[in-house]
Formats: sequence, structure tokens, C-alpha cells
Amino acid sequence: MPQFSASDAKWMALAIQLARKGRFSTTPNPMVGCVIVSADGVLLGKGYHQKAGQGHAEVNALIDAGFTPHRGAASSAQQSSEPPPTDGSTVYVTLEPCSHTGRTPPCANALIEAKVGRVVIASIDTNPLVKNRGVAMLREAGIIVETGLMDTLATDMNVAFNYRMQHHLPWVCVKLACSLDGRTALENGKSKWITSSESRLDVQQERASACAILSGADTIIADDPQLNVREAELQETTKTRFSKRQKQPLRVIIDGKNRLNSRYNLFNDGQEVLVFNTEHNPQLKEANCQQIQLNKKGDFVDLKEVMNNLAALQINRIWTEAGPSLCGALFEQGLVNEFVLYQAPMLLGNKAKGTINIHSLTELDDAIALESLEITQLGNDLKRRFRVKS
Ligand code: AOF
Ligand code: ZN
Repeated sequence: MPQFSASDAKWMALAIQLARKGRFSTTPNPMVGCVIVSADGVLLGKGYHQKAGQGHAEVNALIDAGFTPHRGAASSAQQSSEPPPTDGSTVYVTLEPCSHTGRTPPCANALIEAKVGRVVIASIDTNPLVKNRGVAMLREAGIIVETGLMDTLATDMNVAFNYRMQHHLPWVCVKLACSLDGRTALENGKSKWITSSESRLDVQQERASACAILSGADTIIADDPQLNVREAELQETTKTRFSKRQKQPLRVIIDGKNRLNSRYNLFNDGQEVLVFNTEHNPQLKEANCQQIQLNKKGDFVDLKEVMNNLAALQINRIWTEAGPSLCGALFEQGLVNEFVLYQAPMLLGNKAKGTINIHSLTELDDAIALESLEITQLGNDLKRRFRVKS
């Protein structure tokens, strides 16, 4: 493990901060930030990846430093007359520079062209097209490459992207809002707004960070929700304009018994919806949605197949807002990676509805174990984030 200095840590922390600016827009790509510093410690350029198909973080930072990469003959002329402004500089990048030609040319080549002297990388790219190849290309060109500075932070930031790359499955987060006695709604179905306005604004950020929002027919029938990101609400808390993102998260609805029809709100707002069922639903003829038929497993559409389909659509992070049956089935089938609980300080009593129906547990040893990651106070509510232990 290389020894990193305090100034290395300072620059990488800046690169991580920059990377996070892309959190609502990079999907299906990872978040990446990059900072370029001269040999005598002056900041030359910085950049981050904003959107798939647009410049990668390194290219944006090089341009900010006054060097335009990937210009072929023009670029050689630029380099032969005088050294590039990035000659001998150190590059701090949160993800291994790419080695492949995807939507854009390889960043490793851009850094070689720019004659940088040293590249410090936080985490290695889990994309099999890149993994360790970016490092090898840079080293072959004589550039000093050091890896692992703030690796955990950088890896966690892209946990959903990494999971899809490694397991060919999306990273599934289940959200629940409940009372102190673990209830979501009264027996008569009244559940709107048991949590504070702060929690509801926080949900907007979570939705905006997701590639897809998953729900079931039960929830659509009970609440007729829109399950979208409301730009004004997001802006209120993050000061980030959501419209910079190409599109809203894909709404994904499980309707195993074809109970939905085209009159529900989410089929009429012009944004994308994908419905998974087991037989084509003619009642959705007028709805703005795509239907995919899958096999049945128990009472449900086969949820593993749902996830396989979503991974094939390059969905990294799924935010689930669903009722107790779908949430329970996801847990029972081992498809949940993360759990976010908003808990409001009230008691709703025994007749109120529960949160997660899990039928299969009889022994304590079989309990689903969660690791607590974070506790935040939002108004009067507590938000808790857990990771499911694998
Ligand atoms: C980098 N810097 O800023 C990003 C990287 O299709 P493309 O060209 O956008 O490439 C996407 C892949 O490139 C993505 O899956 C990941 O492996 C890497 N992302 N790499 O050097 C960046 N966003
Ligand atoms: Zn790249």
C-alpha cells in the first residue's frame, strides 16, 4: 500500500466531493470526480462526470486545466510546439481511468496524451471492460500510478453500480415509513403523511438518486401515487437542479394479477412506466406504459426475473416504495440489499397495518440480519439506513 501525504488526502477529498455532484444524473454510469494538481501543488483543473454519453471526469478536468484531449493530429501539433499545461502534473481520480472506447474514448489515453506524471486512484473500476486495464495502460506509458486512497468512500459511493457489474443484478433498497409501533397505516387505509415534511423531502433525494422506483399493484390501488421526483421539492433541500438529469427514474410496477387499469395517475403524466405481469393486461391499452410478461412464482411475478430484466436495462439502484407483501417477498427471496426506515413518533395501535409480511421465518437463527449504517434526525422523525448482511 503506497504512503499518501496529507495533501494527497486533501485533493482526493475534493475529487470525491466533485463526484457526488453527479449523483442525480450519471446513471447508468458511476459517479467520478477528478482533480489535477501541478508539481508545485497548484490546482490546475477539476471536473466530474455529469451524464452518460458526456465527458468523463478526467476529460472534463483536463479541459478545465487547458488541455483538450482526443484531438488526433491537432493534439500532436498542440503537444509538439510546447509542453501541455498538465505536463508532469498529479491527477487525483475517484475511479480507475477507463481503458475502453465506450460512448467516449479511453481516459487513460487522454491522461497519457496530457503527459501527466502521476495518477492517484481511489478505487479500481469493477466494470470487466476496464478492471485493472486502465492502471496497466498508464503504467506501461511510464506514469506513476498509486491506488487505494479513500477506497472505501469511493467504492461505497458507487455501491449500486459495482453490485450490478459484479452480480448482474440491481442494488435494491426498500423504503418504509412507519410509526414507533411499526405500523404504516390505519385499518381504513389512511396513511398519508405519518412522517414529517423533512422526511418527505428526503425521500425526494432518495428517489432522484435511484435509476428506478419499484412498487406493486396494492400500493397503486390504495394510494394512486405518482412515484416521481418533484423538482421544486428536490431543489428546496439540495439546491441542485434536477432537470439537469436526462429523465425521471423509471417507475417499475409489479402487477401479477392484472388489477391495474389506465386510469391511475402514474400512467397519465407522460413519464415512463414498466409493468411486470404474467399475462398481457388489455386494461392498460390506453396507459402510457410498457408491459413485460414473466413467469409466476407463488402469488407473484418471479421477482428474480424482474431483477434480471432490470439489470439488463442497466438499472443500478432501485428505490422500493411498496406494501407489506411485495416488501416481504423481496426480503424472503434475498433480493434486498439496503433498507431505509423513516420512523414517526406516534403509535397507531394493533389494528393498524404492519410494514413487512415475512411468512417463512420460524427460527430465530433464520432472522434476516441487518447492519445499521446511519441514523439521521429529520424533523421529529428518525431515518435509519441498514444494509442486509450477505
Ligand atoms: C472514467 N471516468 O468519469 C467514468 C468512467 O460508455 P462510457 O464511455 O460513458 O463508459 C462508461 C464506463 O466507463 C462505465 O461503465 C465505467 O466503467 C467507466 N466510467 N470512467 O474513467 C469517468 N464515468
Ligand atoms: Zn473514462
